[in-house]
Amino acid sequence: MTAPTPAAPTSSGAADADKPLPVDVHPAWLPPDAFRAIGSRRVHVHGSGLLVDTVTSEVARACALHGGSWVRTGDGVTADGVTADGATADGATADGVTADGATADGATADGATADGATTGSADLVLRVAGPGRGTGPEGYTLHRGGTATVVEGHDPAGLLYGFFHAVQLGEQAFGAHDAGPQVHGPALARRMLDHWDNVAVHPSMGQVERGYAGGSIFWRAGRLREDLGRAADYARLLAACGINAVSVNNVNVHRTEALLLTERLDDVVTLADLFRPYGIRTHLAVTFAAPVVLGGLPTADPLDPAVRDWWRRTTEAVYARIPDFGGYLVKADSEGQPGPHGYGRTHVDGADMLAEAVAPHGGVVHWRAFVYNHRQDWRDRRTDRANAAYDAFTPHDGAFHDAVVVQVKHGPIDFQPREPVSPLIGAMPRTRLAVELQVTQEYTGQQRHVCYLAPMWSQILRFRFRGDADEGSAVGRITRGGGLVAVSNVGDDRFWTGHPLAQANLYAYGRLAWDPDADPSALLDAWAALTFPAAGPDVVAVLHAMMDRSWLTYEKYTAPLGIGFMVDPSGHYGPAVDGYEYSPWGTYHFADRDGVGVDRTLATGTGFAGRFPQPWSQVYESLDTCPDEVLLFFHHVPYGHRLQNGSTVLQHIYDTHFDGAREAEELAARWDDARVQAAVGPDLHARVRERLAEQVHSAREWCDQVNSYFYRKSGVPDAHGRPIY
Ligand code: GCW
Repeated sequence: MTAPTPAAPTSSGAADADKPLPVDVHPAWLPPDAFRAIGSRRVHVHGSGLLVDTVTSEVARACALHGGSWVRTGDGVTADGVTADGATADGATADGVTADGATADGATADGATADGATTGSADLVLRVAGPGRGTGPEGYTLHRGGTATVVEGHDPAGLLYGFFHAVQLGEQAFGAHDAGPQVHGPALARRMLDHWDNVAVHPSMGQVERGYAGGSIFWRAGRLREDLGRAADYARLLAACGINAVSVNNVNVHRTEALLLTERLDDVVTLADLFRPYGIRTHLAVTFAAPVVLGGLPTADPLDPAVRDWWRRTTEAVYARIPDFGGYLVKADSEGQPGPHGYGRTHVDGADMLAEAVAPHGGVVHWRAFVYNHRQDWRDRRTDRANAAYDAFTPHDGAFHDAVVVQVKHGPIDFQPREPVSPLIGAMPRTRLAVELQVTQEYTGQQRHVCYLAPMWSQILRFRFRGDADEGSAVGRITRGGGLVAVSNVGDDRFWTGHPLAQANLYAYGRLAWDPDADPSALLDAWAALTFPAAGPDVVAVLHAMMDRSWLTYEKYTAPLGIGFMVDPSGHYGPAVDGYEYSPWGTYHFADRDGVGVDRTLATGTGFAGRFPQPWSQVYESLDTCPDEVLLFFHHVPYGHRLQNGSTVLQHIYDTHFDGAREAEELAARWDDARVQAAVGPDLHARVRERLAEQVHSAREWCDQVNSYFYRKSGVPDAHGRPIY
């Protein structure tokens, strides 16, 4: 799949619209068939600007594939690509278009006038209508009525998203009348993906830190890739699910990567040029030490005038080349990365210095709150990593520059399959916050296991800090200030994500960032309909049966009851129950012969439960009300403690692990279905089957190791006498 470089139809039409798809790269949710409904119709695009060019280019490509026709008007330009009458399939040619809004033969195409006032005989009208009609930035209206379906963008970006909405509707975009224009728009202004891609291959982390889908689509062995076709295709996929910001390098900024800000800025310019036509702004992770490592200054102290001046000048140079540059992403004073603490300064000092540099140009600084002591003494039970970000940032609420977005991981520890929501998110009402999710499956099966994460994210986004009655306290509302961010899961793998079903996570993430209240099951439907157009309801039902609850299956056979971190420390894949128990990383389960869990109560523990407002503080504090799924996150209990579900902690561990391992086997059995194979194709089918075999094997390993561990610690046998080792 190679995306066209959208070209203004004034001179060349969209002649480059349709390039053949390399057969070996899977088209993800934009296969040719997804464009059939639009591409087989008469389409009128009206408006001007780069993103309208993109829409035109997409329409031209769709019509070339499926035999429809299109016309573009606006800005004194008319172009057309009528294929039905035997004209060129790739849109208008240079000599078929004149600048005065008429086609060369003196007639307007397809009944449309140059000013776009009439819809003529088009089946689909895509136009920029401007503000009004209840839409906001990037929004659009969609109206199925009369003779045509009309998508009206608030702005060119709105038209682009409206177009992809129509793609997703397929045939449903046509025919049926609706009550009137439906208004659509993003709930969150910034919908971002962070790449942990290294430019140079890192000795232990490789080309992509926590990447499970091959190499980077941007970088290879120390350089920008020569073939950036995948990056261009990626931009298109992202626009089709609503993403509008991408950070192109790892937050752990090593030597080579640091150079992107200065001597290697050309590479960032090239990527920004690929993303821009799809409405995506490019961001860069920078090292706080840049004034020293790049600028040759003796210090990076944020209060030093020479340092501030260096950032101001350096940032000006970036904007001179990339006028729509999104801004900086910074991991400071975290896991060994440099930061303001090294100079006795605060996060506010550090973040504001950068904000002052980007703000005049319209940029932002994403300042990560993933700050904790990673050299903790495991003997010390009072220090709690869960408290760290909260304690470091809440004193600064209201103090940050407006251009600072504090980026908070969704949980207080680190992307575990189950954590409570980070209380920091609810405790910074006067600060712009972004919530960070992890699409790459570092702790959720590394794209070898099926683990559809949208249900988990949805639960997080719907979590209400002040209880059910207070809608405004929902994470999805709070994050409106700064947006949603997630670590991407793609690589140069030909299925993009290693496990083909992990594509659904990327798609659903984008859609949830657009609408945090979206239903994960409906998103799965939308993804499946686009990705597997040949799948009938029976096959879609199999996908639901495999994916809807796959996160819960994964949770069952891994660390129990919210305790987390029983993973192998070397790669975070597979079980190692005590792998982190005596380490400096602050992630312990404290299992002994009598019980397990971390006492994070206010009464007797680390006080973490008390960082939540009511009602949650009380709910988590009390053993009677603490939800089972996070019980061991908040409490250290005896193995015989009865859960709300009636089981003892130990029996629950045994039961869920046996169940989880069995469910993994069931997943594999469901996939082994001729109808599924026919709908998804043998190639993709084989890849998933191979991954499922590994999942079954790994789930069994998890089950047996976790169960045996607790049996050996407690001496209490399984009530059902199943094999434990
Ligand atoms: O989960 C941890 C990962 C690190 C990562 C870090 C972070 C980029 O294991 O690889 O570093 O989080 O979020 O900064």
